Amino acid sequence: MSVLEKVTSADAIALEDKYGAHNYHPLPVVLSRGEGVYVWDVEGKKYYDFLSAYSAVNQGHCHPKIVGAMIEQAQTLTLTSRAFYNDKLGVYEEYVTKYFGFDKVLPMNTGAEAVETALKLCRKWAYEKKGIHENEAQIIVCEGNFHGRTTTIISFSNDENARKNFGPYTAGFIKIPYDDIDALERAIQSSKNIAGFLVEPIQGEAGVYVPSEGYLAKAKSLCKDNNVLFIADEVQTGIARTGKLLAVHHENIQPDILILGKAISGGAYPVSAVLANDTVMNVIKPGQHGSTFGGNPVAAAVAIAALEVVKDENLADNAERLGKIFRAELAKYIETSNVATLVRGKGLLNAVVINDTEESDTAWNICMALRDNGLLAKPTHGNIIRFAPPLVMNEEQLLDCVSIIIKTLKQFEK
Ligand code: IF1
Repeated sequence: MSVLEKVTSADAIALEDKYGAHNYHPLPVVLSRGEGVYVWDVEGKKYYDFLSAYSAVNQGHCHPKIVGAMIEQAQTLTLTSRAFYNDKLGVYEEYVTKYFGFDKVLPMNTGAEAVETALKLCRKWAYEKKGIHENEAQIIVCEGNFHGRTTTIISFSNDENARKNFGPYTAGFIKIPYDDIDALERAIQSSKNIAGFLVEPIQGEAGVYVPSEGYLAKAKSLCKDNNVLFIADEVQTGIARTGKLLAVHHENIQPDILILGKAISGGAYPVSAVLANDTVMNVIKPGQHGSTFGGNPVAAAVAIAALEVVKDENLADNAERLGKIFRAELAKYIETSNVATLVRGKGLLNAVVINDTEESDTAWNICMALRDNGLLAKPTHGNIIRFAPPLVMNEEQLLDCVSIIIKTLKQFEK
């Protein structure tokens, strides 16, 4: 079959099943087009996208400004490697560092690569600046974390599915409960070898857990007092998703190392970034870290356009405003519901908890019914449904979506 031939949904699913590794269990819907907050399947049915490619498509599908920048750059120069300079990277580096308020950026491609980069940077800083003895640095992480899929990252996951039978694992991590400031204080004080604290400002994969107010600010100040790097993984929460440019801005703090991915390109291209100030970033010297594609001119052009869209279209304020409406409307419904028990989140990163066990298929069945009703969302941890539409949504569309969600939940009331 030629790739140019039109496939049906059934064909496309059968092909993936036969020729692709079975590392995912997708909702059975085959998408072939996207625009703004909408996607269309191969049969032409239109849906609201409430996943946004796991918060990569915050600027909406196929944003013309981002796609335009990508096409223009792709027709000019795609890749030089970092063996030579290119005329776009420096421009992007200045733009992105000023945008987020850091001295320097280290460009990578995927979120997991950026997390790996941050961990390496933190360790090197610990040995060369903090004076920890070689190979003894410890990095504190949180239970329920999701930071990606590399061997080191899954070494400190407690999701058995992500971790089991991929050992031996990387040493040097201490796991503490999330949103527990005393546990962080004890861990920091337990040893002289603590180099950093890696944290998601909201735990996405764990089911959109928003920590108590003040947790991140207190964590940052504990780190500062003890010369420990505060490393924020904003791959999912960053770029306006939670109603501020960064989720840490809700507590007015600046991390020592900031990790970005996903929406830094508007989902058009794999772009990730690690930002830090000179005292940290300058421990990396030529030849010590890198990537063939990191900082390529297409990535640079796309990321500038994607970040401009976030400002030009006030996406953070829009997410903040619509998120409040979303949670208020759903909370009102949930008061009288025996199917949904709770709505939580920040900005347009929200989740509804379904009144059933993690092993049940109720949340999955609700997502299937949502699909039939024209809205795409995906369960996490069996009984939680994450709702994260593109941030370019307007209020009328959001209210339309709320009514689809409530109508669908009603089909499952007992
Ligand atoms: C998959 C979840 C989202 C992330 C944070 C790093 C990465 C991610 C905080 C790695 C990636 C993804 C990847 C995805 C599912 C997904 C996800 F369900 F696991 F939690 F977004 F909601 N840090 N998150 O959330 O970035 O290497 O993937 O670019 O399919 O594994 P990546």
